[in-house]
Amino acid sequence: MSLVEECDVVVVGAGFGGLYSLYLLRQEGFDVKGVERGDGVGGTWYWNRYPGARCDVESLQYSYSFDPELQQEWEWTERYAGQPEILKYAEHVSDRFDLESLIAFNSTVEAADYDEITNTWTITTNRDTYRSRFLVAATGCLSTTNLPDFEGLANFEGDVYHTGRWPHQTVDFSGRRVAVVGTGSSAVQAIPVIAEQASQLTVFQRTPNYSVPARNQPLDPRVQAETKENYDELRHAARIERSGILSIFPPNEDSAKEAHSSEFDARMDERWEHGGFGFYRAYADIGIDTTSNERIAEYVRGQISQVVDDPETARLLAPTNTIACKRPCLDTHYYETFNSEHVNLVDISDGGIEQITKTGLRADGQDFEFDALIFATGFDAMTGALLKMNITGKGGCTLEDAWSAGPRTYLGLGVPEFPNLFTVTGPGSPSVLTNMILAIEQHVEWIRDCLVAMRQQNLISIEATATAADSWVDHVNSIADQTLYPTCNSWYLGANIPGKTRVFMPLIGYPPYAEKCRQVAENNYEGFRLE
Ligand code: N01
Repeated sequence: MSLVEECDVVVVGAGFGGLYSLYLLRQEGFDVKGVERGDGVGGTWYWNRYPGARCDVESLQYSYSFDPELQQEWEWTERYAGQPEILKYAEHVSDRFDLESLIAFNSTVEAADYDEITNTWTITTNRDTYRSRFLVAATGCLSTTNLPDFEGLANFEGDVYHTGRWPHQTVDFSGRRVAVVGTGSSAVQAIPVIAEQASQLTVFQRTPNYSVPARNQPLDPRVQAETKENYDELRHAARIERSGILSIFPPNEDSAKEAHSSEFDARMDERWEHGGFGFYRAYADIGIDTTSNERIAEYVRGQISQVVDDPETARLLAPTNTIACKRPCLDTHYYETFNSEHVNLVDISDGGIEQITKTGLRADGQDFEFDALIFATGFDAMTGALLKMNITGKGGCTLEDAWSAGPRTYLGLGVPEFPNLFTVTGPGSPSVLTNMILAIEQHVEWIRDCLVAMRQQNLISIEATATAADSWVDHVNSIADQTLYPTCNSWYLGANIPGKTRVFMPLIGYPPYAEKCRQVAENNYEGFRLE
């Protein structure tokens, strides 16, 4: 039986949220320990090592802002950083601030139980047990992979991969027959790179996705230098931008459906050529007006039909649902890849994957043979990692039961019946609808301020009230209901996981959210019960 390690705070996860939590809380004098299931830091960027993995927020923005020297010394090499570079950055941050010494690696939380008598959490991992006053879940929004229960999967004699749990050794697909199941962001990034190696690549598509070119390129040293000179202003500007992400295209109030066709085409062409998410900001009503949305969707379909040579493949690749209702994809030569002789697209929108066989899979009534199957089937987003920890709060209430009708948080930070538990970028906060690192910094700083305030006032527990959480969940959903987001089956709604309650999980709009958090703290944490 291992000893119980006592501390003030246990932080679960050593991705960007966990690293910053450890740094800030230690700086305030808290005895803080980290637990991490991987054997290194990096979180998402530790696990998602699939070929082509890259961040689709520009590297100069997808980075910490909290330390001016760190911000100045780190040199990014590309417009969008690839996974190896982001992982190196996370490792650099961990080394620079000596965070690794605080973290127990290869430690998976198996249970976390709150004791109402002592107001402490007992956190049991596969290795050690911890007892702490506070539990900070920095477990990430997209960290529990979704591998559907395909019939016969165990019988396949070749290699099986999931993009979100990619092996750490190099995988070489040269000369191999490879299948990719799924066409979300991960697949869209991986397919062109795997196609360069594989002798035959077959993509199984259930629903086509809209993708816009990233136009990745080496980062111009002058752009990097200018950004660094003005970093404070730029970070501030991002924090007051709705999505928390700056674009060279300023926001506008224009309507796509009102635009004259020559003006519309010129604006869309310019953004298509520039690449990146600025494309989706061409017109302000893309996310709220079906006619405008359809006009932009049609523009993308037109691009697909120009790029893809085979008309039937182009037709299958062209989505018909609302654009930007699911998380949009950015790519490098995704559609072009389907012009290669050895790359095939199989439409499985009717029957899905019927069965995995010893030598491949059966779909669309046909048997296919492969040496490797790659599942790019996504994640149990936003709640998956939290629920996996088997968290039990007051009165034996489990998080799973508390969230059976969907996640119920206040501000995405606190959960009724689960005192002294903080969720970093939890459901109900802007998280995945903004720049994750910006969202992480705001959350972790709020948690730090809260713990410092509690220490000053000799308080030992904080718990979101049921009333505050109920009205917050209503608020999150009422904002989403004013948009087109709820009109498709996205992981934002949990709709990608069979049986998961359909509820819109992230909050749309970063600046009012950050202001609300600030006011809550200023009003002595209104909506929380403090003791
Ligand atoms: O996962 P997804 P992802 N049979 O859920 C299909 C972030 N990310 O890993 O649409 C057959 O988007 C599914 O089909 P359908 C980003 O936020 C960021 O690609 O459900 N197919 C879909 O095509 C992103 O949104 C970066 O019909 C099945 C695919 O699998 C999020 O991660 C890079 C199936 C899953 O797509 C998730 O992206 C990569 C089944 N049973 C990812 N089940 C950055 O650059 C599912 N599918 C920052």
